[in-house]
Amino acid sequence: TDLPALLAAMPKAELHIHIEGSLEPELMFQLARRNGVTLPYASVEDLRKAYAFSNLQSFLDIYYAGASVLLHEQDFHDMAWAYLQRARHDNVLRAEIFFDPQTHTARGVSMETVMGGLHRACTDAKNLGVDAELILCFLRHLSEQEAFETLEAALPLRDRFIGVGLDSSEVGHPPEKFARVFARCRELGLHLVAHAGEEGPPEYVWSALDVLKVERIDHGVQSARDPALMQRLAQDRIPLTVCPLSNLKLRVFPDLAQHNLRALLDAGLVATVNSDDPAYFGGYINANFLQTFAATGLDVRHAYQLARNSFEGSFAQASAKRRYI
Ligand code: ES4
Ligand code: ZN
Repeated sequence: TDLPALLAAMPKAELHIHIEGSLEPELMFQLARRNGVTLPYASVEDLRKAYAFSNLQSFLDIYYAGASVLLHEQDFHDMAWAYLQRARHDNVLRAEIFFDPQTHTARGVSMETVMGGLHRACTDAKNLGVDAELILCFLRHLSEQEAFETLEAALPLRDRFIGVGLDSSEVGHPPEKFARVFARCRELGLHLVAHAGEEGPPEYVWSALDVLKVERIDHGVQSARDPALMQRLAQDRIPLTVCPLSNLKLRVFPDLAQHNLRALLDAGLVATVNSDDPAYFGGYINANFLQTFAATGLDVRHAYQLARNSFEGSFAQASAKRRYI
């Protein structure tokens, strides 16, 4: 069998994609010109040269600067539409898309503008055969109060997102900081996820589960350092949305051959493969599959397991999930 062809062609769900991280340099420059925004880079090539990261923070600084070109509803639409076409190409049938409203509202862009453009692209994607939904992420380096204000601003648009997440600088900003925000979101019937155990310790994964009561863990690769946590994740079938090329570029693992995806799968965890910030990390979801399989020797059984895990771990309706699986 041709494993790369199978990986590319198999139906899959993408559960960990930051839409602002799908903004390719070419579109970034196009939007900068359209909006009269000056970027601190002379050209697309100059910008791409800056994509040499040493850890999460060195990436986030450049990622937030890149988002400064997004001003109008159409900009958010065009960015999301470009991603959704790319997702279709990779046979993504279901996409649960993170967005960071605080990155935009802090610059005077309204919640309505951000969610209007993103949601319109998700609606249009039905015609591509991609079922796309939005997950609002709180920036964990900002305060609890700012998270509550963001939730308030989003609630008039409650029908345009299915859940909330927690992202940005992890170490020093443990899940507990947002206990009350997530409790409120839970009361509202929103789905709950959080980044945990990307650079941060297993303790942050425990508190994401036990304090925030999240349904999935984004990244979670540091969980492998804690056998009791591994048992908990396996027993409760908590999905981990793993992003191998992200982990490589942010130096969570020194090379892909050292990545622990195989160990997570072999321990019975509901691990999935995702792209995180594909415009910055050098590949969309299929590139993540192809490069990780080539480097770690995963086989055809792992491929089917990862495809099934992606639909099981999704927030699609049970009836749709059964059709996918
Ligand atoms: C992110 Cl790779 C990563 N980690 C945490 N927060 C993020 N936001 C966008 N990409
Ligand atoms: Zn992420």
